Amino acid sequence: MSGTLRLILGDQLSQDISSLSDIDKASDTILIVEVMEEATYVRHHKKKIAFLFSAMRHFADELCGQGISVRYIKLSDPENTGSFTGEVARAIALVQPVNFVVTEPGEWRVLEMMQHWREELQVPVEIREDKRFLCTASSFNKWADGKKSLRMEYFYREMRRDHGILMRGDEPEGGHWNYDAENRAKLPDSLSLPDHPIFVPDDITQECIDLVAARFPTHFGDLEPFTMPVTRADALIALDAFIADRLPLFGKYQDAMKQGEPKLFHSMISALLNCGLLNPLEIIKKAELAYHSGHAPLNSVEGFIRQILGWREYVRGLYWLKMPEYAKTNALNATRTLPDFYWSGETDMNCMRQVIEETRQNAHAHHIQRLMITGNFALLAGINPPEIEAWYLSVYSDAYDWVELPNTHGMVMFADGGFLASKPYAASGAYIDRMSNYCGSCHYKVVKKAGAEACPFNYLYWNFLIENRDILSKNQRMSVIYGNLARMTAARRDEITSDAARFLGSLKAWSSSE
Ligand code: FAD
Ligand code: DLZ
Ligand code: SF4
Repeated sequence: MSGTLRLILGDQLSQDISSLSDIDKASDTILIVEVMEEATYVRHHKKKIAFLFSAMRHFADELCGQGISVRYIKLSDPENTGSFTGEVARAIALVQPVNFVVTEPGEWRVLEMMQHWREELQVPVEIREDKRFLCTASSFNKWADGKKSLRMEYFYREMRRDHGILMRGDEPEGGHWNYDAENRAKLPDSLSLPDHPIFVPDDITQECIDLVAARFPTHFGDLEPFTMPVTRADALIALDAFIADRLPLFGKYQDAMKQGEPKLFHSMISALLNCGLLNPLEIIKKAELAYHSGHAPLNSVEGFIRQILGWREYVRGLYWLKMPEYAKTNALNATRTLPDFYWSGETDMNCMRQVIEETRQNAHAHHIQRLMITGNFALLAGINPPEIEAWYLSVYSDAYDWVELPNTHGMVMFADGGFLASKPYAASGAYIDRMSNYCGSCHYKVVKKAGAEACPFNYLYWNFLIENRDILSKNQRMSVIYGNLARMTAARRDEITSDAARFLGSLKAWSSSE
């Protein structure tokens, strides 16, 4: 028996991960495994699997290059047992380590699995804290303790203070904590859009693409063109290109949507950050420097930093504070089956079709597309939360339960009853028309409120308010809108409910056996 066996998961591809902190190159072994269980616990987008396998293989090569002993198990290995548990047990039998070390996972499901390892494995098991986050689970729990509501904005201010980000002494840079009011502009048609860097697949990536094509042919999504970075060096190139070319206008056009332009001024770093190729603090520091050097304005830099130092850390804290009960709530009693068009893209609603098609191509959609198009529709249509959550977890290359679940369950579906969001992000077609150019080429008419030609978001919005009146009308922030509903004639309300029933009744449900 000798050395420590150290497991690195697919979203732990960071040299400074806690499980490697005390590595002894002479005697330790690192274990990295491609397993069917992880690729299929939801049917991940093909591009997501190819991206992660390629990033894992490149990371293993990097470690080998440093003289570290790596046991890398490919999916095609005939001995592959197909699960983390099976592969850890197999490695222990073969390597005979004195102990086993792993950094805590990002998902409750995997943590439960690891807890069993303590009893099942023949060696001592150490599960270490994931120090890549700026707020530990215990600090978040301390912040949350005794609070009636946990608003992101207050958490974010504490994070700014604690980490000294965009601060002037005790005051926020520029005098305000939040510049969101400056960050809601519609894209002018004349604005030329920035290029995004493209990374050509090398032999390792091509092998992963071929593997996924052969082994996961029925999973959703296009494999090619594949242009994502898969190494730390390329991830840094992608980050620097964002800071140089897009950060200055990121804030202003953060909420804008444009047909055929899925990336706009967004950073496109979420998949890189969540799998460990980038580190949140290095990103925040680069953005802050761009402000101090005069390269990017405060509304952009603050808006960007808030996403990472605020939202990202906040949803992770909430996840570990509330799981596993969090996933089980269904505050609005939503039960409708996910419509088939979430997978096929076959719908006359142009906004939905565009976002689903871009999701199929890129395994990515930007935040407002996820929140106000596919998310808004799921909320208004009353989709059963676990079904829409599984969709988001499958289709995006950045999706892991710790970040996808609070965003979908809490922010989009209001299924937690308002723990994360103070009111539902529900909107009619007018919002989509204001923030995009989707409506101009839609089968439906956004200005029409009723009848077969009307934009479905228009009557579904009011129908949602009618159906959830008992729960939502008590919410202070909804009082104006419920006042408007109360002033509607009974005939108009009937028209809304019958339009909604007709439209919702016409949806083809998705069957999980398809
Ligand atoms: P940018 O717009 O450039 O933002 C910069 C970074 O901020 C992102 O890379 C991300 O790390 C962080 N960020 C921004 N918003 C959030 C947020 N709400 N929660 C956590 N981090 C945030 N993000 C994921 O990383 N994984 C997910 O599985 C995921 N699922 C989502 C599901 C729904 C229903 C919604 C509404 C949002 C979800 N998000 C998720 C948040 C957000 O949509 C993505 O982080 C963002 O679109 C990624 O693109 P980007 O890197 O260009 O982000
Ligand atoms: C998402 C994913 C996929 C598709 N495949 C693997 C894999 O084969 N091996 C692995 O270590 N990780 C994979 N992952 C990421 C894991 O699902 C993720 O590490 C856990 O869910 C914990 O967050
Ligand atoms: Fe979407 Fe309605 Fe606009 Fe069509 S009219 S693109 S359905 S918001």
